[in-house]
Amino acid sequence: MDYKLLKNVLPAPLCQKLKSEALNIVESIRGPRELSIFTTKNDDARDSYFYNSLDKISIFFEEEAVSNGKLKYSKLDSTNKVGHGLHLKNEVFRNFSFSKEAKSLMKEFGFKGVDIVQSMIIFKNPKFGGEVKPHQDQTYLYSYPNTIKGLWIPLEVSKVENGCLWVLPSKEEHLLKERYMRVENRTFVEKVNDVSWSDEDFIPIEMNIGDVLLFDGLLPHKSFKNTSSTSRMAYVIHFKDQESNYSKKNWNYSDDLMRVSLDK
Ligand SMILES: O=C(O)CCC(=O)C(=O)O
Repeated sequence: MDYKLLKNVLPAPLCQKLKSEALNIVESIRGPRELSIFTTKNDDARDSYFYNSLDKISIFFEEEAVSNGKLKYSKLDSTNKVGHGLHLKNEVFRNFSFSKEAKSLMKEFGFKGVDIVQSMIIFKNPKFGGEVKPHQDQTYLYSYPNTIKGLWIPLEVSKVENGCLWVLPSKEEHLLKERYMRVENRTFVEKVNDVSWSDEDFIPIEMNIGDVLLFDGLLPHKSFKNTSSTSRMAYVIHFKDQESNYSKKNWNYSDDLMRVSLDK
């Protein structure tokens, strides 16, 4: 399965609960002394705060919202994302990982059990919620064989105008373009296959609250900058089949991933 859009599968109160908790987190979190920016323009620009975030609740800001080390706008308006261990460290998001709703979505892939490898809230704020460059998640979260999957859950209506997700459908399985690796605290990108993606072939996935996009780790996807006045918050969980391996060269390798059994 390349991707599958499920309409109206999550109850609105559940999505509202996740959104309220996301807002609580931003309000209460203490950012690092040196504000950490997240942009997909330059993978080499990640800092140690980013690399240590795999099992924490860490906050990353928009490039455009930081000037001389200070936020230009409110903390909420300036936030790019929070991650990457919400499923481990926040009660509401942790409980969601084991909920019947989440399990039934994860079961769509036919796995008997999954390991959650990361979770994040992407804010995509009005006016300057940043662009996400075309990429495949298997580039950053390499499993072998590839079983990486994503659940993309809108916590607000997601339309072309406010920077919805765009995906590149294909009849054949996509090849992995590149791998992002971390070896002895050095990170680098290695080309894997000579593939190119044409911007015109991406299609927008507009979603309402309650919808969920399931997608494969090889599916190229991207989103544009949000130039509208409406935010586009989403919760995203990435996981892999327990039967596959997670590369030690991944930036967020851990041998203590959250295991979710799906056979009951
Ligand atoms: O939400 C977005 O705009 C991008 C999300 C994404 O790239 C991902 O979840 O892998």
